[in-house]
Amino acid sequence: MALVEVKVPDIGDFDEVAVIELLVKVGDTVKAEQSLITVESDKASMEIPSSTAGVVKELRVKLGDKVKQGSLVLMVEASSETAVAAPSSTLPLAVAAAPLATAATAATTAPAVVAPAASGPVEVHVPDIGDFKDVAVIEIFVKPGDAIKVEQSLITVESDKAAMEIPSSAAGVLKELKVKIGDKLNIGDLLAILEGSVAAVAPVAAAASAVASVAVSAASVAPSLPTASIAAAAHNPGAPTLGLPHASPSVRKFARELGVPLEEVKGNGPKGRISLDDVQAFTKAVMAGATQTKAQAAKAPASGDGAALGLIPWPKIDFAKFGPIERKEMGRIKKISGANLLRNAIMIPAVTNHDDADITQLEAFRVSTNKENEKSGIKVTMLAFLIKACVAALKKYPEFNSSLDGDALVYKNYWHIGFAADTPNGLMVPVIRDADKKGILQISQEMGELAKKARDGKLSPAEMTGATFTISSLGGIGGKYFTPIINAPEVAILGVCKSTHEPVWDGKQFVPRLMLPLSLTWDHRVIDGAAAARFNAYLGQILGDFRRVLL
Ligand code: CAO
Repeated sequence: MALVEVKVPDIGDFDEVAVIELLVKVGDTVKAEQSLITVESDKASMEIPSSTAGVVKELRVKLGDKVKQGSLVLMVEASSETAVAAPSSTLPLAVAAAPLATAATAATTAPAVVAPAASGPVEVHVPDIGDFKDVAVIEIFVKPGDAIKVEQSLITVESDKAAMEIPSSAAGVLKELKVKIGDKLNIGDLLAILEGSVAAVAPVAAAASAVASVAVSAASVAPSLPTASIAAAAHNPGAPTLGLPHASPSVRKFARELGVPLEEVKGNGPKGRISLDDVQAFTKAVMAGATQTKAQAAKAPASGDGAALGLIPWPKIDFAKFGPIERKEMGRIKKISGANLLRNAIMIPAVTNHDDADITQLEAFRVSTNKENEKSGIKVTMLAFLIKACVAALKKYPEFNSSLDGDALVYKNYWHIGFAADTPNGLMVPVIRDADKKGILQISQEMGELAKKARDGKLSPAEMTGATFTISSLGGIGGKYFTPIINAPEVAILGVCKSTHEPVWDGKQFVPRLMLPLSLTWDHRVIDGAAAARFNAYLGQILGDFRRVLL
């Protein structure tokens, strides 16, 4: 079996186009016309097909290489049943050369495609795009009111082999756009109406530019395309790509099939090019809930419509029917925290254990400490003791200081404790970093500063991230118990309510003790009920007698 060289066919006078994708590898069996690599100029990306069928024996290009007509792409061991295709004669789409050649000629002469220059309305039509039929509009770069320059790209159309930008044949202000995403276009279709044309219509340049893009793409399946037919199109300087995501036609097609918004995918290829892997990684992240598309985020308001969960729609009630109302948009922080709380409430199998801690001695100590430190200006709070006590419990029960990562648990060897702060703008959670290394006075002082910053809306993102466990204290306000929602990706949260004096049986009699209500919510995927009960019991012991921390 013969080894056959597969070379880059005639791709017009596009010199030195970069290889941006390798679509096959050594050992692959390829069919004639199967795409082997994707190359890209600044206006078009195109897939280069194999001129023969067989098994890939050697790849002669790598990503980033610059290739042109005649460059060796790979060596194929031709399969016995397939005749080696002569690069310029046997491929079926060599036929494309004829219409394209005609197109180029037509472009120079055919005013029917492009309306002549005028000061009134000017129609912009699809120029000759070779024998590509019914190409879909996949991007629109302009909108009514935009000032359009000659040759400025108006839309991108795409066949299954190439994406191409269609430029304007005239300058002026866009009055009407006659196409929308998804429309199928052919030569001569009306694209747009411009008004107040400020420059002469440039039928040759514009039409040729589009022909060029298509010709190049056609070249991928029509190796014998005459260079002459695209000569005018080889350079189309200055036409902006206007935010077009940097991806090859096959990647675009793949993304569209999956419903992936390509403009939201981060490209990791050269110059931010989006590869198939990038689209797959994005899809996986969305499926795992690690990221959201903009459409999903917009669809997930704090109230949630529940459609994604198959729930019946949220009741829509005209409250004004029952009495006077006033509608106020929720603030940014409430919207953000609402969406987070909703996700955490739905996704975490959370259980809450309630318990009481006897803080009679601790409160007496706190009050006397504050008296002694009156002049320092630092007020020691119960929350500071709670933070310290929680660190001790987290160290004893490390899974409470962990996070779920797929099927693994990430244990954190640092103890950053978040505390919920009620602010005029909504709930915020500043973080005391390395609480294990700090004393009660320092924690109290930092908490006071962070709580003030939170109320003033001055917390930095760094001051609100990295918590390993959170405490939500309503102790200064009231209440008995509540069920706090876990601050994902943490796995537990402690809710604290107002301490009250209660009669406690000491074995002989009821004595008045100051009891602090604790509510521990935990993620049942990570923590079991027994562990939660032990955590609460240990926390209670420490709060009852802080000397236990030393044991
Ligand atoms: N039991 C009884 N009294 C308590 C108490 C408790 N558990 N915790 C605090 N107190 C007392 C304090 O001692 C203080 O009394 P004095 O003024 O007489 O000294 C008073 O209540 C006010 O305390 P505080 O709430 O201002 O201070 P703090 O350190 O306890 O809390 C902070 C600070 C930022 C947590 C608090 O201001 C706050 O925002 N709490 C609300 C948190 C919240 O909204 N959680 C719900 C989240 S879920 O929606």
